[in-house]
Amino acid sequence: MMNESNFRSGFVSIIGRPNVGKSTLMNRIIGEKITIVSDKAQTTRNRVEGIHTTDKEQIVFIDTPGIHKPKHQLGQYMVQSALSTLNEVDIVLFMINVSEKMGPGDRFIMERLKDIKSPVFLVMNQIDKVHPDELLPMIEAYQAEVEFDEVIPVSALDGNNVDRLLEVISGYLKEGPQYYPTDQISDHPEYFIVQEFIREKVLELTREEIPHSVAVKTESMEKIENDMIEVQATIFIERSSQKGIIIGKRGSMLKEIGTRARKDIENLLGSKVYLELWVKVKDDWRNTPYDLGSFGYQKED
Ligand SMILES: Nc1nc2c(ncn2[C@@H]2O[C@H](COP(=O)(O)OP(=O)(O)OP(=O)(O)O)[C@@H](O)[C@H]2O)c(=O)[nH]1
Ligand SMILES: [Mg+2]
Repeated sequence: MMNESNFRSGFVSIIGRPNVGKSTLMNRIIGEKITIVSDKAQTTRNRVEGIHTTDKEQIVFIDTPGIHKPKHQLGQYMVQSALSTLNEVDIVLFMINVSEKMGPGDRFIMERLKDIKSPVFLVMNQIDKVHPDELLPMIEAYQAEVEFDEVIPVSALDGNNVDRLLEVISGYLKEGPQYYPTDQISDHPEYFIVQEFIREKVLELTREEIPHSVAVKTESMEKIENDMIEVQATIFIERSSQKGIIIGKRGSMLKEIGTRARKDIENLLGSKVYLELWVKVKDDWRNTPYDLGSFGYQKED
């Protein structure tokens, strides 16, 4: 059986409304934290590839920003980078949160799924939150909008049925090259993941407009004595009035952000980390093309 020894590969995009659990699924599949997760909508801002490799296949998953109605240029970039994956991948996973009703946001996305040539799966996430009986009418409602090639209920949080999802994806893969080396798990360099970890802690610890007003940039990562890596990063905010919140009383907030981020960074780098954080104001950066570009939110082409 010649065919069985041939390597298979493919690109799989995970798209959906904000906050449904796309990044959680990606981390679950890869088995390591490479993309950040929060309970706030619009956490993910760039495409992030997660690479799953076995001796028979390589699946490159693309975690994408939640598709929403953009209110500034950053939002436009986010939505564009999610939608642009649709015609570039071998399989599209459209993820919904089964504990929420189908809304105009889902319909907007499904409208775009109708023209896609590649297989499209409906991934029904967060099944840990509902009774199984609730799924069937929901499947019918979604199937009435788009003819999905597969429908797979999962819980990205507890991992339920994620193996099954992988099996089904495998069944659709075509013969293809190994795009990335076996031990590579993301297309983004460590400095990107580091700044994302810091942003995740800001999302965790702040509320309202702050999480969305923040961008983080890794300024340097350098090995210093005793196997210690020194990381310097800057947290950018949009208005000087936000500075007090990020720094906190006698620096308490900045310290907490640093303590939490350091743990994740140490895990990622496999080394002790000395983390130094700075806070700077960049007026209205979410609508300033130059700043967007310098933070890595740059439109392709
Ligand atoms: N109960 C439950 N919660 C989940 C599940 N999957 C994700 N979550 C939670 O849902 C929230 C959003 O998860 P994310 O993975 O950040 O969602 P996302 O779709 O990537 O969000 P954006 O990046 O903003 O588009 C987090 O609080 C997760 O812990 C699940 O299967 N069950
Ligand atoms: Mg996300």
